[in-house]
Amino acid sequence: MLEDTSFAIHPGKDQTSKAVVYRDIGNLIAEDFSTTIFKFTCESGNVAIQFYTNSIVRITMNPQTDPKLNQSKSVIVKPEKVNVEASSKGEIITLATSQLQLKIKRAPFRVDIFDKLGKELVSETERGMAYRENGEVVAFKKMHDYDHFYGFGEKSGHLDKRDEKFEMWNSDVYAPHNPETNALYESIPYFMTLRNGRAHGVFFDNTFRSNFDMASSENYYTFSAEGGQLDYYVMAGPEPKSVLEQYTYLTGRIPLPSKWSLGYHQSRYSYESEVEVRELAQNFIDKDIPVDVIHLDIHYMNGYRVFTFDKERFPNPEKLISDLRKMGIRVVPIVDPGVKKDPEYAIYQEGVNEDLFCKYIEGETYFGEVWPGISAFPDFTEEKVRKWWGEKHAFYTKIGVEGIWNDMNEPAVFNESKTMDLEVMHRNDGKPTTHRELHNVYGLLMGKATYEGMKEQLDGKRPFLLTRAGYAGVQRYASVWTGDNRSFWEHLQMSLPMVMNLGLSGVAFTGPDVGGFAHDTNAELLTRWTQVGAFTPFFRNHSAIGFRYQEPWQFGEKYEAIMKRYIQMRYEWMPQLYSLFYEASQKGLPVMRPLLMEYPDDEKTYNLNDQFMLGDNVIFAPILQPAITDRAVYLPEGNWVEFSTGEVFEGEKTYLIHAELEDLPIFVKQGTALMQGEWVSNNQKTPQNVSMNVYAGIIGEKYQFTFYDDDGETFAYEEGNYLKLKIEVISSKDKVEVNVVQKQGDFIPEYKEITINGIGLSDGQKLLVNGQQTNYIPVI
Ligand code: MIG
Repeated sequence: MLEDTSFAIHPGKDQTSKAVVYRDIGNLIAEDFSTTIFKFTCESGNVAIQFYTNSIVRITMNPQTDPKLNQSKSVIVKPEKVNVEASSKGEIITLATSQLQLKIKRAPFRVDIFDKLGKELVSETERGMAYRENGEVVAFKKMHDYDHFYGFGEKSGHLDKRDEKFEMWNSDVYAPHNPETNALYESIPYFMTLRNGRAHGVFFDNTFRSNFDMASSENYYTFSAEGGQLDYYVMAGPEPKSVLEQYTYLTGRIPLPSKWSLGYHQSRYSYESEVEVRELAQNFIDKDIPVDVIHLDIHYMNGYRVFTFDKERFPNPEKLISDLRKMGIRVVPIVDPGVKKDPEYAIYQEGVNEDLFCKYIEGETYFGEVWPGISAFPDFTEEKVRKWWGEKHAFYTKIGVEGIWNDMNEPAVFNESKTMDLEVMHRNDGKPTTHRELHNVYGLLMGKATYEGMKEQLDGKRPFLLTRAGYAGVQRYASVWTGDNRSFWEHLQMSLPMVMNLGLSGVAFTGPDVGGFAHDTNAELLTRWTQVGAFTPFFRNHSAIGFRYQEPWQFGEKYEAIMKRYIQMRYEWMPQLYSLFYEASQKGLPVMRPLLMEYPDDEKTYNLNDQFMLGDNVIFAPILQPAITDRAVYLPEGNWVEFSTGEVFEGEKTYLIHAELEDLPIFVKQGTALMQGEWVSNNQKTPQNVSMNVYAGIIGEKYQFTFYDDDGETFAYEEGNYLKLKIEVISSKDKVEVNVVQKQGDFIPEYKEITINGIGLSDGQKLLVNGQQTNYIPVI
C-alpha cells in the first residue's frame, strides 16, 4: 500500500539476501560426439551444442536431465547440415565451423565463442553456467567496457541498454511507462551486442520469467530464468544486419503486410456506435484526409462478449463494413482472450462442451475477471483450441473484416498478480505445462491461432493482426503496438528507441499510439507526434475513454492542415515503405532503424535516441519537445540532402536545424534514391504514378536497392505476381547513372513507367537511365 512512498525503502524491509548460491555446472565428465549434437556430461548438469548454420550455435544446459531440444515455441527451423571440425588439445576441446569457433574448457566446464577471425563473441567468466535448487538457471558472460546492447524487445528507456536490467514477463501496465517500467506487454529475450563496430546476437529461448542484467557488474552480464533450461543461441554477425538476418532465420520474419495496413489507422477507446463510426469516416472523406482503417474497441460487443455485436449500438455491422469499404476504409475490431462465463452465450458453451478453456491439473476451469466479468480463457497452447479460435473468426471475416486487434493477451486479469493463476496447467499439445512456464507465450499462440484462422478464411487475401502481447517470433503473425502510453512529450521521445529496439528484435511492424493513449493530448504534441507517426512502421492514432478526442481535426484548422499533409506524405512514401517492408519480410531487417545499424563504426550513433532511419539512406530528426523549433542533428559519413529544402549537409558533423511546427527535418543521402508515389484519394490509394528521386552527388560508389511492388493485398506474389527491380545508382563527376540490373516478376502495375527525377544534378552532370538519356524506366 505504501509502495509509492518513502516506506518502500525502509531499512528493515524486505532486503533481498545477498547469499544466493549458484551451483556451477562443474567439470566435464564425459563427452559424446557421435551425432550432430555434441553432448557433454558435467558434474552438475548436461550440455548439448548444436550448430544451426555456420554462424548460429545453440547451447542447451539442463541441470537435471538430458537437454530437451524440441520444445521451442519460437524457433521454426531445424539445424542445417553444418560442417563442424572437432578437435581436442590438452584442456581444450575445439568445435569450429567456417564462421564460429568454440573453445571448451573441461575443468570447470566453460564455453567461449569466437568468430572466424578469432575475435571473442560470447565468453564465460570465472563463472559460467549455473543453477539454483529452486530451479533458477543462470549464465554469466564477460562484458567489455566498450560493449553496447540493443534489442530486448519492448523496453522503455534509451536505445543503448548497457547498464540496465530487464525482466521478461508479459505485463499489462496502464501505470505510466517510465524509464524503470521494466516488464511490458512483450517478452523477447534477445539482444545484440555491438563491440568495436562488430555485432553478435544472443537469444535466450526460455519462456519462464527471465532476467537480463547488464548493470550489476562492469565485467560480466547475466541472463537467467526462474526455471527450465539454459537454452541460448549465439549469432555471429558480424554486421548488425547479419545478426538480424540470423535471428529472424531462427524465429521467422514478418509476412508481407497488405498496403492498407501500412496506411493511416484511426482508433479510439471507443467509437461507440455505428452512427459515430459513419460520422468519423465521413469526416475523413470530407476533409480529404487519407485513412485506411478504423478500429472498433470493446464497446462494439454485446456485454464485451467476443464474437458478438451490440445490436443497439451496431445494428448492421455488415452494412457498416461494406459502406466504409466503398469509402476505402476497413474496419478492425478488437478481440480479447477472455470469454464471458455465461451459460447462454454460445462461445462459452462451446468452450465448456468441447473442453477448450484453461484448467487446473485437477480439472477445474480457471476463471478470472476481465471486461465481461468472470471469464474463462482459451488454452491456446493446444492445437485443437487454436483451430477452434481461428475458425470462430469467420464471424468477422464473413462480414468483410480482414484485420483483428488482439488486446489483453498477456493475458491480463484484474487481480493482484495481474494475470492468470500460475498453477494453471496448460495442455500444451500433449505436454502439460504450467502457466508459470507458458505465460510469456500465451499472446504469441493466440496470435498464431488468429492469424492462421483468418488466413484460411480470407480467400487469398492477407490478414492483418495487431497484438499487444507476444514473445520471440511474434513477428510471424502480428504487428505490435506498444500499449498504453500517455500524451506526454516524454512518451513521444521514448517511442523512438522503443520502436527501434523492437525492430532490432525482429519485430519490424510496430508503432506507439500516436498522440498518446491516456492523458489529454494537445495540439502541438499531436502534430509533432503525427509527423513522426507518418514514418513509423505502424501508424495509428488511438486515445482512451475519458480523455480528449484526438482525430486530426480536433484542434482547429491550422493543426489539421499540418497533420493532413503528413498523413498524405505517408501515402506518397508508400512505394519506398512497401519496398522496405518487402525487405523486412525477406531478411528480417527493420524498416525503422537506429543509425548504428547502417553506421556501426560510428560511435556517435551508438545511443542516438532522437533520430532514426527508414531503410539505409534516409534520416529523420523530428522535434520532440514543446515550443522548440531548433534542434541538433547528427549526420554520419557522406553528404545529406534535406528533403524539403534541397540544402546539402556534409556528414560527420552536428548541425542546429530549424523546424517550425509544420516542418520535419528529413535527410536523404547523396548518391542514393527514393521511390515516391502521389497521394490519390481515399478509395483509390494505389498511386497511378511512381517516381524515383535520385539524389546526385559525386560518390563514385554504387548504391543498390530493390524496388518491390505487387497488388498489395493478396498472396498472388507467392506465384510470381510481383514487380521487383534491382536498381543501381552510380553518381560521378559528369553523370548520374541509373541501371536496372535485374527485373523479376510478372505483376503489371497501373503506372506504365517510373519517372526518374535527378535531384541536385550539377550543370555538368547528365542523367543516364540504362545508358540512355531518358528520364524513365518502363515497367511493362
Ligand atoms: O485497459 O480495450 O491497451 O489500447 O483501448 C483497457 C480498451 C483495455 C487496453 C489497450 C487499449 C484499449 C483498451 N484496453
